[in-house]
Amino acid sequence: MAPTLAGLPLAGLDDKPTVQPPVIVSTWDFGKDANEAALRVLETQGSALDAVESGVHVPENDPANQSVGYGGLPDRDGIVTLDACIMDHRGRAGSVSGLEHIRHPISVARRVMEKTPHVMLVGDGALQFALSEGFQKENLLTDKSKEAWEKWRVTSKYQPQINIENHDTIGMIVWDHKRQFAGACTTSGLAYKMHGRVGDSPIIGAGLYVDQAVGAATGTGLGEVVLRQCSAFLIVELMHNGKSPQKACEEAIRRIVLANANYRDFQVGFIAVNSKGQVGAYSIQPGFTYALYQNGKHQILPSKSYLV
Ligand code: SD4
Repeated sequence: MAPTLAGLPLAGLDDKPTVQPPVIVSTWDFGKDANEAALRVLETQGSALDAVESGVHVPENDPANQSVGYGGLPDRDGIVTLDACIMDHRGRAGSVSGLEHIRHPISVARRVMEKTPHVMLVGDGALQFALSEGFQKENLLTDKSKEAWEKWRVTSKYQPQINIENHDTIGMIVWDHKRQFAGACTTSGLAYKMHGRVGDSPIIGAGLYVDQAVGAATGTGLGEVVLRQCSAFLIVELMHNGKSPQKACEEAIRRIVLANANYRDFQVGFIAVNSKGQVGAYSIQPGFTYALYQNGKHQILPSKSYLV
């Protein structure tokens, strides 16, 4: 039996994969383009880590995606601040939060993981580190996002909306040809959040978790409720205890529902992959989709949900 990072034996999983690698799974429809980019990296001998980084660059680059990277909606002060984290099969992790002016926070997170003794850098420290690594400073606030913010300022109601249909945070898991896992999660966070607010997406164990012996999980949605439950770690731990990725995602959503009487007012969606290459997805509200590459085929699939 393979040891987990915790050094405990795996319960309930045999080591024989039932799905042939690679498997790539991402949150939301636009994850398909990201998965295609990740697959191209795997096909040219890149690792799972290279694949998740390049994969999530696609929405980070896309100004039409207003919740990730360039073109992300700003905070209530009109400042675009980005959160991202990355984790690999060795259990290494890197993260940035409140990063301004850098288009690819995931790549900065990877440098934090690979080049510093730390896991997480925030705000100005993260920016200084990025600049010292040669990343270019740029204006990430597009005209479209500025206009949306100006419109919001007319009422300035502080209702961080986690819209049910229009989330755009990308979480991605890759299980590569060597059966090695990596995961990435990147976002501009809640639109019109308080300056300095941190969501789940850059927090290892909340927005993303990878344990090579068990599997990986990531998600999208209202960060505050995910942070309080350490949901990504919970899902991996539930898989460690023998649950399928599907049942583990369902249990993590059930716990958020139980802990939040207002669960009908927000969305959370999770995806997970185990060490057999099996995939799960589950959300609170209907409308959550995920992009899957498995058995040589790209698909966009609707997730099952707690509410119907
Ligand atoms: C956050 N989880 O900052 C992110 C938001 C999100 O799709 O997922 N939006 O809370």
